[in-house]
Amino acid sequence: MSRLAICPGSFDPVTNGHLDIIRRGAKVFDEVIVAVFNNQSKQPLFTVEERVELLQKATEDIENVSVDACSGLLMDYAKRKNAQAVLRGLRAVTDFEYEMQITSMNRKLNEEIETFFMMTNNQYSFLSSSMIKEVAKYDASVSDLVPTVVEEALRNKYKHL
Ligand code: COD
Repeated sequence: MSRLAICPGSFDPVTNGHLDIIRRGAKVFDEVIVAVFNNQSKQPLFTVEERVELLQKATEDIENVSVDACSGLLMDYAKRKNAQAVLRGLRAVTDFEYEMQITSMNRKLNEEIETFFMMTNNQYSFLSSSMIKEVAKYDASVSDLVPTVVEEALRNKYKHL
């Protein structure tokens, strides 16, 4: 049986930390769908369509990864896609509490779908989309932290603000 994992997130925008999790996940699962949601507690800089396009470009060399725009509940989406797993990244202890809460809620919604966590690569352990936006806003270089397409998109976004 083919093993499908959903890798959900806001990806506002995708960073090298996200990409590392997606790449490593794609080696473990037969197929990975990166699912782009609007996280209600965050005010996004990029629209869902923009985030999907950036992710598609950043993952175009990974054969078994696709990207989708999503709304509603993650577990409903995962069931519709017949996924076996949800794939998440973990950076620090601070991530743990949040991940524990959403994983427990998701398990209540559907206990058939397992959540798998991958530890961040040390070099990206400090990296977050919000930090990238903060730094890029003041025109500092983020070139080794995000894919080139994202760097360009950030430059265009802040130029227009
Ligand atoms: N290294 C490794 N992993 C990282 C790094 C890094 N540097 N940065 C981020 N990650 C991981 C995160 O831990 C996460 O697993 C993933 O990458 C995506 O990160 P974000 O920040 O883009 O995504 P979130 O946390 O905003 O995503 C939240 C969801 C959209 C998944 C959540 O809001 C959701 O499930 N929404 C749908 C509604 C729903 O089903 N709600 C019920 C559950 S509460």
